[in-house]
Amino acid sequence: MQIHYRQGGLTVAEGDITRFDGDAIVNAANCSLLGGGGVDGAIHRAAGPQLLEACRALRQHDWPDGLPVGQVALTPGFRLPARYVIHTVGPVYAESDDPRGQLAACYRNALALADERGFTRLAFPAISTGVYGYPSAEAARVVADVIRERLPQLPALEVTLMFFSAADAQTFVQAAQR
Ligand code: AR6
Repeated sequence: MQIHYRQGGLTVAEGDITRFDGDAIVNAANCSLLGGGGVDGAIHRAAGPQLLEACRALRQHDWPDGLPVGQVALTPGFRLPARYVIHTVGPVYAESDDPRGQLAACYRNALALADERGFTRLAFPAISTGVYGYPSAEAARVVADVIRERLPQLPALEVTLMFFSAADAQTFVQAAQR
């Protein structure tokens, strides 16, 4: 994990989120919760088949119509180094009426759940910036605003934003420092 920026409770790093060792990682899932490509696929592969079973149970008991955009759901991490996975669904950029509000909701709700559970180490991927088409620089501004707004109220929480490429990590650092 290469670190690009660290200040207060925030670390901006480049790496594979499935290797993150902490209380929880956030998954950029889809409404079905039943897996997919990108970071979702990588998390399911690393966690093992029990993760899919846990997601199926969530669908059956809590979210029969699927997880709405911006909401969060918790499962164990199974074979992952992280103890838990917080699943969330980002907006599809081209289809959303309020991509900014929905993306912010993913981050806010994941932070609130982490706080509620007493987590101290949490990592996010760059939600919606892959298949869902959210431009990285625009997403970075949304995330920087949420972090600025919420992190001071969560002094026990260390948040890592884990980018898959150096370019995305740098884009975020520029947005955060503007
Ligand atoms: N670690 C960290 N970041 C990663 C990893 C990884 N192992 N793999 C990819 N990324 P995406 P979305 C980055 O497409 O846009 C899935 O099929 C990637 O470079 O995974 O929210 C779901 O099931 C990008 O910057 O998520 C949904 O159907 C970021 O993670 C859909 O994709 C997000 O890319 C969700 O699309």
